[in-house]
Amino acid sequence: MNCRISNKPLNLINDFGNQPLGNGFLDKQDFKNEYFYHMKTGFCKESKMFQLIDQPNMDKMFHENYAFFSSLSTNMKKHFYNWANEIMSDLNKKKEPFIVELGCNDGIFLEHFAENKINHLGIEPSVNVAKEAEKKNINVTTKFFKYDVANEIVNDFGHADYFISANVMCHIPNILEVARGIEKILKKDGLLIFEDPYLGDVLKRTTYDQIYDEHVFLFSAHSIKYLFEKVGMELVKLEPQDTHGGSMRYTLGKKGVHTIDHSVIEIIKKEIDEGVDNYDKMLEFSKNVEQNKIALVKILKDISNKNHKICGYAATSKSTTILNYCNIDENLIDCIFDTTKLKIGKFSPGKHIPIRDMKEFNHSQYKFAVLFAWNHATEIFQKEKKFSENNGKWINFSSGISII
Ligand code: DWN
Repeated sequence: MNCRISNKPLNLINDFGNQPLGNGFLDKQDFKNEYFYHMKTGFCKESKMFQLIDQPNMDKMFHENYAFFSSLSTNMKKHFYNWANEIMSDLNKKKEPFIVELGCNDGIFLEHFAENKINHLGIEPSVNVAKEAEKKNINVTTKFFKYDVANEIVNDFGHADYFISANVMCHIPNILEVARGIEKILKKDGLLIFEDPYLGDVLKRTTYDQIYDEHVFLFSAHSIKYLFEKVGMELVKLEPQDTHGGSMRYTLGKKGVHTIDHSVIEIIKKEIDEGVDNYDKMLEFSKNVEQNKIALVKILKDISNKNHKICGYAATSKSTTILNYCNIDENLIDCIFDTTKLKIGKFSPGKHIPIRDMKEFNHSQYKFAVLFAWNHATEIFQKEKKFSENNGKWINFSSGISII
């Protein structure tokens, strides 16, 4: 397999073995037909892009039963509210403002534009979440975004001031075609702003659970620079974010139009200093992943051997990688509590751990909970004070393994 951007050969980083779909929560009768693929990651020395070597087909992952709804996290709601206000204050100065969001999910971001009657379009191929967005009066198309869809949008709505995307671009294998489409849609001084989990943070914290079928790429400033230069665009600004355990917000514009912020030079230099552009660093990460696996399994076995029952907190997509790579099943983790209606009553992908309603978490007798949504730790610790007050312990595996 060659790099999806440069077409040069990929260098192997991790081999996670057979993995199911990250969001493939399933009923008992579907166990025997469950889909698995071989999950390996690779690094391209030319484009500096960290990527999956193989990825399942898009329609296996994103469909009318997609199990992730952005608005379930209150902190993420605040994050998108603040970001929307920042952009609206600029859009309000424009003559015919128009904003496009790729992967608008249930409308957590665009609802603010709909409320303020600002011309907008959400692109969301997962029909069930798109319906939630439509309930908020958001204008949505359920097509997969491609170059010809970009042409249709320009014909129907005109060019855009902003093209926004959050936690979506890293899901798209034909990213080069998408980048061409974005360049086509933007006005001359238009801006592409998107954020995704940042490779630098994944390497630093060994948060390898950010790697699963949906995340075909883990981006860095280097790889984004390389990718968008191919379509005549350049990095204008870089802003690290706390969301999802460390993300980067990339702002890009057409080449030569915008003043380049100092953050671009600073972060590119930091990546070189820290090896984020370097294959040796990826091999070091691969070793850290193996050690993290050994340490997590040991801790769970030690707790279990003392006859304590362990549950999981939040059936995240990320948890699928942890459970399957570490071979953790019901013998170690009894059940996982979650708030998503579509997941409750089903079983976790691959390891078939039962998913229970989060409403039961506080009445349950568990004294140990594996924090699968470690990226929402602040919000969760705030609302689950009772668990800690009752001597409950969180097992957190991001940034080394700790019991809190
Ligand atoms: O990129 C993606 C990110 C943004 O969202 C997608 N590919 C899929 C999804 O990944 P994830 O499932 O790892 O996301 P989260 O936001 O870390 O976790 C969401 C899951 O956690 C949901 O099933 C709901 C659950 N949850 C919960 O039960 N209680 C989450 C929170 C914050 C909670 O308090």
